[in-house]
Amino acid sequence: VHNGTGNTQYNGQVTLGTAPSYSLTDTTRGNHKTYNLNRGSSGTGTLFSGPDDIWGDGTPQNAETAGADAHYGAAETWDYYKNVHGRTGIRGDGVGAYSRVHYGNNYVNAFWQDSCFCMTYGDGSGNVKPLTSLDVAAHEMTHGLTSVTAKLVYSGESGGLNEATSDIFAAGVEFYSNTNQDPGDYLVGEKIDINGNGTPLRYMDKPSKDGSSKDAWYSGIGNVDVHYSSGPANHWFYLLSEGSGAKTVNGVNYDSPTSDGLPVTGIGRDKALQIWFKALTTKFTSTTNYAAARTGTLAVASELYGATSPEYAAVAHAWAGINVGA
Ligand code: ASN
Ligand code: ZN
Repeated sequence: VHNGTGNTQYNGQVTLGTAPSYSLTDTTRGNHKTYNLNRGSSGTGTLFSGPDDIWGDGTPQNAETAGADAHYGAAETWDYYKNVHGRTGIRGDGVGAYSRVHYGNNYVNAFWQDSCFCMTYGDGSGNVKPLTSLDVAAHEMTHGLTSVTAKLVYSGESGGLNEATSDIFAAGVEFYSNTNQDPGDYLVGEKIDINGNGTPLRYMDKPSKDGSSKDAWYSGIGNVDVHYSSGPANHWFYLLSEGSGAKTVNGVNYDSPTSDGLPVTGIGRDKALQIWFKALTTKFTSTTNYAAARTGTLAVASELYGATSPEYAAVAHAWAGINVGA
């Protein structure tokens, strides 16, 4: 077992799983590998390798830095699913995926592909804001999990639930990792400055704060982009975890409304994550919509805590708070 040192852009100095003399091959996590595309857009480029076991210098000018961030994000996501949900690897088979960084030129996105079972990161605007933050890495890797479990179709309401699943577990991973440089929060992409003004990509307490996402379900929500129809499910997860109203968590202020004006009492993030994970892996199917997600999570809450439990009631109240069921 080799442990290298990563000098990351977003998480400070971290320990990385590496292979002898040396490469970004995480032998303790299914041999997950991280490759350098060097601004190409196909193939795997080159595996990050070098004579020392120190990776990056914390700046985007050093090509290894994005590799270190991506490798760390994959490792934390692996550890989260293994230690919190008992799932070893995306497929649950102990086998790692792989990451590719430095995709294209000024490319402002990151993505998962089922075809390669891999995730890919652009370097962002000016090639100095790589999309390799921990929450983005967890978001992309979770697309792989959804693909091999519920298989939620990536359009309409199921597409919104697919996107929300990636945001929900991105928050789960960030709170699990909870470093000083990147404490857990209910924001998505707050480190990558994608808007250029320091605001995050998405807000889970009140999704409409991004100007496009929806706070509550309505009959036409299946017609909006999946990154906006995810809003109500992200909002449901926040309400279930923390409850409605104003609250500060890890120094971030939130203020979560409900669509029916009724209060929701949260049950804590850990239980909310367990409920969503079990629903995703045992109840949801490719065509699950918002109404079916409500039914599925209520069934899971009943199995885990009982139909007369406060947890079951909170799940129902949180769905009512985004205009589903009631
Ligand atoms: N980064 C985006 C996402 O994972 C890429 C896409 O639109 N699928 O949602
Ligand atoms: Zn996504």
